[in-house]
Amino acid sequence: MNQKMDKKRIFRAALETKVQRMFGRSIRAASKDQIYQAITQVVSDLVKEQRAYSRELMGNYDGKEVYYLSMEFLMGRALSNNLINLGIEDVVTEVCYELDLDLEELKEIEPDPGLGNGGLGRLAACFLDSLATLGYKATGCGIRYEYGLFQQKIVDGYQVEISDPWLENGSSWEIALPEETEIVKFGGFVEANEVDGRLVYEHKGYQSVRAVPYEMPILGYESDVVNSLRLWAARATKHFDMSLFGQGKYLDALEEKELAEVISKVLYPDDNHPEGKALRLKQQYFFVSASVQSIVRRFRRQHGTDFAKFPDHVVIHINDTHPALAIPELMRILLDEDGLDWDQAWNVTKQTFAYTNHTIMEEALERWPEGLFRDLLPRLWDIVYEINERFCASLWERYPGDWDRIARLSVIAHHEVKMAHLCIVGSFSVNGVARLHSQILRDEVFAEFADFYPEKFTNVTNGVTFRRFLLKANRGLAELITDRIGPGWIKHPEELANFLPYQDDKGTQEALAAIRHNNKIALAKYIADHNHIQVDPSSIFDVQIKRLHEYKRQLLNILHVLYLYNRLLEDPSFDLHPRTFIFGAKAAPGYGMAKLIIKLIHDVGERINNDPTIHGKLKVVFLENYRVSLAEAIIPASDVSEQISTAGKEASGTGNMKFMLNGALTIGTLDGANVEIAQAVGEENIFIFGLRAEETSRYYGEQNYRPYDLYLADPYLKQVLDQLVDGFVNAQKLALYQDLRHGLLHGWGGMADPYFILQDFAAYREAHEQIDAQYRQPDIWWKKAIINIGHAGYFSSDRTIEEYSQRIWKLR
Ligand code: 26W
Repeated sequence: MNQKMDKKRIFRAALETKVQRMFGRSIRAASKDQIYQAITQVVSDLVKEQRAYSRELMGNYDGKEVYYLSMEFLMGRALSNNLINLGIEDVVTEVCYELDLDLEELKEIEPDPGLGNGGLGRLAACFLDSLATLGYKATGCGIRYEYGLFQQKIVDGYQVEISDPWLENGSSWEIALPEETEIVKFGGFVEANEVDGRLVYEHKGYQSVRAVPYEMPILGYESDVVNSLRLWAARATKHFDMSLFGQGKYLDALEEKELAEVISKVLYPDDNHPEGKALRLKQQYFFVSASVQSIVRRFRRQHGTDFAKFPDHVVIHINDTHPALAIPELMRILLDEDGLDWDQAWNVTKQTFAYTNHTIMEEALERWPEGLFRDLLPRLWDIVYEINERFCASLWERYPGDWDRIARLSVIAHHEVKMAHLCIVGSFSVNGVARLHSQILRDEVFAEFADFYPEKFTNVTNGVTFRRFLLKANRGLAELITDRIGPGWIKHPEELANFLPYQDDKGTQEALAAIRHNNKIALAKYIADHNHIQVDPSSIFDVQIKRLHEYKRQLLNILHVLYLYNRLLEDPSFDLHPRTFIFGAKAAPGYGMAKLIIKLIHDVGERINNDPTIHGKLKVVFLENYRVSLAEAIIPASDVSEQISTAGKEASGTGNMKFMLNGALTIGTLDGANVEIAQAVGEENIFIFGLRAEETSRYYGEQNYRPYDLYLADPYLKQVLDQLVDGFVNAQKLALYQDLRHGLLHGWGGMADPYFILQDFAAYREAHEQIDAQYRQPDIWWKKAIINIGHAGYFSSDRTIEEYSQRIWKLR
């Protein structure tokens, strides 16, 4: 108690001093913004002290370190998380209270850094949290984008993209390390010279860019280990070219600087669809080259040049194919800078890398045109070419004469470099992110690779951090759980199973229902403030939040909403428990169909929300600018979690886990990690519907899917599809959804309705009827909610990270 009083006194004094020194004001005279900045600065000082202390402790650590290479880290806000991890949340809350400051309001001032698109980036952030919490030495390596993922505004139902200058007011959490700058070289040509009977390659005529690292300290929960997220910023090698400047060519001089710095300017907003742009390839090589150079530099400093030991100290993880160039880059350094021969260098390299695949969508697999690759990265091109020559030779030995197979597996084919193939060849481990996904990789997508390298293929099912998505996001529920089973679950997720015995306990059920209701009131207020729609906190909050993609089937959801509306209209006694359908989704700016579906959700919502005849029984809400901080507000207020992707398409999903952890019930297909969630909670505690992955796969193969027949046979389905174009949904623009509808019924040359919306419509409807019926029976509903929470332990990223650490990275 006294200790806490001390901490409060110290924190308060530190805050007062900080406000004075930063702004020359007292706390009472300072603005909210100034207070926010001062608090952040005080907390950031503590974080840095903790970091220094951890470095002291880890100073002579000689074990293995994992480097997690990722184009995306979707970290979310840091202030609240750092308060929790420093163990001073209550101290700061009380100090603020005493000073009449609203801490929750101050926390909202922090920009939510959107340095990622979706699942892949958020997974990387959860992994960093778990690595630090579990005490593993790890470094995240990525790009310090000046602009994160665009901010979404909705104008007349359409998405409009606004830039996200998250660094505009600086970031208090990062530490610039200009003395650790690396040089990255682009373009030019390679000259081979014989020196002492050996070919030596020299890269000439290149343009160089400086890579300056900024480190964000990553604290764990009740952990002494502080890790780093290292983000590289691109800077010109010279501020501007003085010779040009001297000749009066000011603009040319500035242009050169701009061209260098544009590399880390902005995150590509594509999810599951690569842009074959030179700038994107530059981004990839830029951060990968800087990262690998600094990793090797550190190794040399600690261990000299005995590179045979490199894999005992370093493991580099490749988050999807985006950082794949790290493989030839390590080869380049070992060959050209450290003088290893090919076999030595290749032995080291293939023991160093592990690769995770996050998607099987054909269009998402990265391929780079040979010409672009060769022009931009001439030395790496030679190395990749050689890797491939040797790989194809080994294939020939195993499958003599089987040219077709060799062509299919080749890293370079049809003048393109297949990045996934490079990753598989250059890594010792290849994993998918959920059991079903890994099985599809092994048996279908990469079946021939699995035949050649059976030992490489494995699964590690994704997980999420309970600190952010329960402890921080849903304080009430966290307290209830801790009250029943103690706080052990925060670091030992499997202990959530101790909550299961409370499933029939009335008191616990009611407490859970009350907590949910409060969270719903808070979300209803947010909706009233932002959308000017009144929603009833007693209605079922039915939520689909994720990137907008056809395979995720937001379209199925909104068509079903339209169906419910029709039922209410045709039959005023249609017995529906009031429902609020909530959507949140960004569409890639170039993805027309995704943007059209956003418009459709708004059009349907407009019609339903303004129809007094249905007495508010149905509401549709689209929450603009979905992002990590918004997820933290929505998930704890959700009753139903929509996880309805076309079976076989969603690699894992991680939102599904966050909802389950917070006691929402899932309506979902047997896709991705839903399969494992269903198995964990039991079929009675989840609403599973629709085609299975084997069935969609068979349809794709046999090409005998006839959605038009389904349309003719099901009057409800026919009605909603016709309403898209008959003025019911949008009376002004009859043509707006014509193409969308045509694609569902007839296709555009290719397959009609390739995501099986029509096929799954009836089953989806029935699953929703089950939800309606069961929500009316609170003892059943809340029991199921408790069962979901009790089985969520497996879906902690702590479990995931333990699996990577033991089975793949071999840490400690
Ligand atoms: C180059 C274009 C591009 C951009 C992003 C291709 C692919 C991606 C990502 C791999 C897409 C992504 O975020 N995938 C998601 O990864 C999550 C974490 O493993 C999974 O839970 C999701 O199912 C998967 O869609």
